[in-house]
Amino acid sequence: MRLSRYFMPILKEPPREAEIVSHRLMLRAGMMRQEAAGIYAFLPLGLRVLNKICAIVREEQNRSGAIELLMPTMQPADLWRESGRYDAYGKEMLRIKDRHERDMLFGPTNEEMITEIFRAYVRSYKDLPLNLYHIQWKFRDEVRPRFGLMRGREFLMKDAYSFDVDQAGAEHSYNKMFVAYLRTFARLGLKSIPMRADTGPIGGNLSHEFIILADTGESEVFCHKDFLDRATPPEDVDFDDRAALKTIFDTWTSQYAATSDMHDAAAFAAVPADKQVSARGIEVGHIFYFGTKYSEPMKAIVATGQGGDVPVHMGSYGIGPSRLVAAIIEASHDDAGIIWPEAVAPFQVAVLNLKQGDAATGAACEELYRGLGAKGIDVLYDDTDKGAGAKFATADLIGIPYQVMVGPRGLAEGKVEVKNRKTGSKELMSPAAALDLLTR
Ligand code: 5CA
Repeated sequence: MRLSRYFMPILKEPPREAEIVSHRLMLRAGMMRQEAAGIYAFLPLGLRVLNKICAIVREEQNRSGAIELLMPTMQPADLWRESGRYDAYGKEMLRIKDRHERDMLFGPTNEEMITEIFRAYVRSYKDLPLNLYHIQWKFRDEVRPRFGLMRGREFLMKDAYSFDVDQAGAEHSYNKMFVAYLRTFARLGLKSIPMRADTGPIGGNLSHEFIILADTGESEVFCHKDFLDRATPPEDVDFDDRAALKTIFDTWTSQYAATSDMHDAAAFAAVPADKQVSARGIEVGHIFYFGTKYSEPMKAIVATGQGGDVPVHMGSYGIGPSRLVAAIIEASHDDAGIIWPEAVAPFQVAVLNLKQGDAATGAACEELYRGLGAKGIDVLYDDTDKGAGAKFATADLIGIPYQVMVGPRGLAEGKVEVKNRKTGSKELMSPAAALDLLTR
């Protein structure tokens, strides 16, 4: 992408309304724009990051055996009357009447709709287990939308729903998501800690929130320090191996970790003092097992194969990709701007022409831009007529992992400079060597 032809409206002044660093940096970097309280347009740079996050989320959901579909944002109120949540959900639900005066709502979550889809087609244990997910916009009329994408009113959610014939099956389904979540967040460059949590309006009595530690987090959390050094389950983990997944689940839940809602001060006091972490955290995912809470009233019934019918056992599993954009920035930035982990960076490499209009730097930049692009690297080529200082500042602000600086002086000696945004290290090398390094 040539910056001169891109749409990336960088703000010079730090925006006043933003209270936390991720919100500030996203506005400054031209990643998003507020359209109403808690409602944002994703601008091109922000959308690139969101799409990369969703791609990783999808890969790990698919790997675990979950199947993608897409449900609508609008839902008929009657579905929610069946489960009893239409009245219970309260003011967070945006209620709308269509032209025929039918009660509709903008979905805050999809348990009812997926149960309706399930019951229309599935009758037998033979079709189970099943896990269906989608990535779709949600609306919750939060009392206090704040911190940009962190607590929005309209936000993106990956929500998965599992169906099993009995509780043992449902626990295995829960463990699959538990392991998929550990892998997903690790791939996003985050250390996530599963914590026992309150189930709120989703219901059930087993749930874990996946929390990343950050000073600006909304939740108060308590955990054992060893969580921060645990190894992520490997890529080839066998999701059908019940015992193996149970072992991972048991290991990851054997030590103390809870949000303030579920905090047990006495149990926490038993953690050795030098291992106690009391901090703030951001909830990036939340998984629930709620048994037959929806299947019973909504009559999602399956044959057990042993001469009976039972309401299906269900769980639901959420990740907030739009919140993750902000959470990753909270976890990875410095005074100059964002430091994207390579896996989600909007562009992997920035090529900076330090003297626009100079024939030699122009030719070298073009060659690098084409060479990197030909190898499948996402490159942002700063070919604007800004000065070198402004180009450095922009590249640092938007957090591209590698910057290749092409200036007339270096080029006269056959060299360009490659900077690593995270470490700050800089190295002079030939354009060919830079190409080689960055496509390795
Ligand atoms: N149905 C269940 C699981 S699919 C559910 O709705 N769970 S939830 O309420 O915990 O939300 C799932 C995830 O969505 C959260 O972990 C969080 O990452 C994200 N999320 C929830 N509310 C917001 C919000 N207001 N703004 C941004 N992300 C949010």
